Amino acid sequence: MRGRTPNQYPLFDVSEAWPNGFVYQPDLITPEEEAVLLAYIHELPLKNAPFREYTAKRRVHGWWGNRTLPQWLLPITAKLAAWQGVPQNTFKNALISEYSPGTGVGWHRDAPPYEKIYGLSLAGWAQFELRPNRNATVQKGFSRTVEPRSVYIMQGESRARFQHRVVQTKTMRYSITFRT
Ligand SMILES: O=C(O)CCC(=O)C(=O)O
Repeated sequence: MRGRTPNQYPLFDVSEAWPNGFVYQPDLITPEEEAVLLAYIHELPLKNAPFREYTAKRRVHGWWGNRTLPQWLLPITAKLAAWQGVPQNTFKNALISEYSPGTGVGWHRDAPPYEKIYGLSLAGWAQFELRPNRNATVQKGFSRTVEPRSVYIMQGESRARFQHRVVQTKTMRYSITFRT
């Protein structure tokens, strides 16, 4: 815990044990691939995202429903697919988020129609936290830094019985969230 600022202290009991189904892979993409993604992201019409009853500081742009993913995301979905041994067309839905310093996302669980959640981090770091619902098999939360070019996956219990949040970032961070 040493070295954390007060707003990074979790308000729940954390454990070193990873919640079931949570996967973290550093350096899934190269700095060159990251630079290409960021160049495209900087051209997007990002908009402030509504979160619950208020407009969040986070800015987003997404593709879902009948909107096909742009060509420039396909090398990344190919890489994720090869890494996980799943078909590339598993990745039909993507959300780009921009976190300027001091921006985070509060506790939530993504809507049930989606199955697995893949989160690719770009440009900056964030503290990513999970806390169990009452029906989880463990009652300890989890907190870890997600690094630029890393990917986390929430599936299984970590997806179904935990909420997650992004603590307010210290530096500019982007993420691409793929929901299958
Ligand atoms: O930026 C992230 O890694 C998480 C985003 C998130 O929790 C969401 O869009 O529901």
